[in-house]
Amino acid sequence: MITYFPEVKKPIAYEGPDSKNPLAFKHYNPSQKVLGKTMAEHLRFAVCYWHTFRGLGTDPFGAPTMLRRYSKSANPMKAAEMTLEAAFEFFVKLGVGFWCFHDRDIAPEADTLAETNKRLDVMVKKAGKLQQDTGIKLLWGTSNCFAHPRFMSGAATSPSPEVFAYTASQIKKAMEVTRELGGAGYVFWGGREGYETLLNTDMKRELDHLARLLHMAVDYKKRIRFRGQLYIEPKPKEPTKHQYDFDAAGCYAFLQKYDLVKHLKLNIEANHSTLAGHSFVHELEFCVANGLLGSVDANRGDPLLGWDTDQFPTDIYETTLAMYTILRGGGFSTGGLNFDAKLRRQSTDPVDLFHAHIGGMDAFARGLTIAARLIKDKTFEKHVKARYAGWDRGIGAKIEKGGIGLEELEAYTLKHGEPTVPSGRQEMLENILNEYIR
Ligand code: XLS
Ligand code: CA
Ligand code: CA
Repeated sequence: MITYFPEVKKPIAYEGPDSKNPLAFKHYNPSQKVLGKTMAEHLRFAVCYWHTFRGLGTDPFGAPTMLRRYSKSANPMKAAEMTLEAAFEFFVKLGVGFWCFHDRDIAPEADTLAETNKRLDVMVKKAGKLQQDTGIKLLWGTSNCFAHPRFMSGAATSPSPEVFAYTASQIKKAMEVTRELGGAGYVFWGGREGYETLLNTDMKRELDHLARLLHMAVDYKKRIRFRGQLYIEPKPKEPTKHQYDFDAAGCYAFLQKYDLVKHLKLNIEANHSTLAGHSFVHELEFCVANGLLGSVDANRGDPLLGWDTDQFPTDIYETTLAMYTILRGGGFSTGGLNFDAKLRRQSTDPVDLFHAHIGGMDAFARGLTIAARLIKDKTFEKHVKARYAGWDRGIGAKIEKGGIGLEELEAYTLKHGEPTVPSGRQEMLENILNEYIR
């Protein structure tokens, strides 16, 4: 049997924090219990197909730098088959439970939609068999409605109804294959659902069309009895100047306006959060506060670069805050942590893919254990509770309950005089957090 990752002879094992082996986990111990669940159950790691197996180090200025045996064949279906075999070898050796893909990642597009769908069927059959043989599951599927030139002006928001129809057909098929592979979810990321200039754009109409497509998908999901969770993935820009699914709050307003909120949750990507001018944890917290948290694309941006660099997560501070919010939100049910991240252009060897994922998994395992300690000790919970304690009694409780208005509050204020506000203690809390992160 061919092996595409001969450098990694056996599955990556947990060796503990003192290990110096670059091909071992130092913190991610899948069976270790944290707050009653194993690390594997909490974190639900997934590998993404697009960057990991189809990304070959290109950038706008340069050709591929990563030569992979599995992508080398003049026959595109042969290359697709070898890539799929390599992917499952990688999943097993890395020890993740899940993968994610776009339709076009696993099967190359042909000249007609019918032929493209046939190719996809061939590859889905093979993927199903590999899933069965290995026990690896599909976290979510999605469709690539942004790369082909037909989507240059958007997909569901294209000015062309023919493109809308093509998009609908592609999504129909992608949902079918996601169901066939037992996907726990299906993601809508509006690749080019936005605009470059308002001079040629009917924004209201485009938003209506986007909602129309999502309603069609919700209906079709029911028709085919697909039980996975639908997600929408916010991103403020890139490739378009402005994307309609800008951030979690923008998506929430859109979903509410079009009566879609009960059908979709959010897939929050760390790098998209920072592109939107938020922190990753802000977007997660917004989701938790509004019952929207679905899944996470675990990566990071570079604070000195203004684009979607999709780097592997390594910052323990970030993973701690993220896991603290995710745990308080009840953790993942259908979702998980998908490494939507790519190697840097100069990390050219297949083994670099292992280093990258091991680092990301260890960073989140550390985040998880630190966050669990913060939760157990109620470290911040006590401070927050005390800070808002005024709302549990007296005038605070009356306001929250409703039924009093401006006049009563004026009378209250006139009687009680100038209010006092206690210190927020931010620096002390930050110091405490650092003590936990050590
Ligand atoms: C691109 C997005 C994309 C989605 C899936 O920036 O992150 O990869 O996650 O279409
Ligand atoms: Ca993503
Ligand atoms: Ca991204």
